Amino acid sequence: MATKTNFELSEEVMIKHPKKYKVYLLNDDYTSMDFVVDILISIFHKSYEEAETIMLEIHKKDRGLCGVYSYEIAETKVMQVTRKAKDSGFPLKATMEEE
Ligand code: TYC
Repeated sequence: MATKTNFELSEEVMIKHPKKYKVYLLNDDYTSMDFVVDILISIFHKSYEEAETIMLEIHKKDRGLCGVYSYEIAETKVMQVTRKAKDSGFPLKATMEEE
């Protein structure tokens, strides 16, 4: 079998190990706790109990992990949070970072 070029090897790595992105919600003083729980249920598909735990973690530690996704899905989640928060008059923010 012919030896694979570095390019072929790196393509193979990219296909088998696509980068993943962590999405976090950030704490602030104005967004209501109920709204954050609702975001975690509706956008991040958490149960009510999980959502409450994550919301309280953010409230105490300033940010909380909501999920790990491909780049496109993570970007969409961040946009959905920003839009829903803006529409409801809350300053809630989400961020994403490479895992
Ligand atoms: N700190 C907010 C309050 O006391 C609640 C809150 C929790 C806001 C999590 C944002 O991502 C957040 N009302």
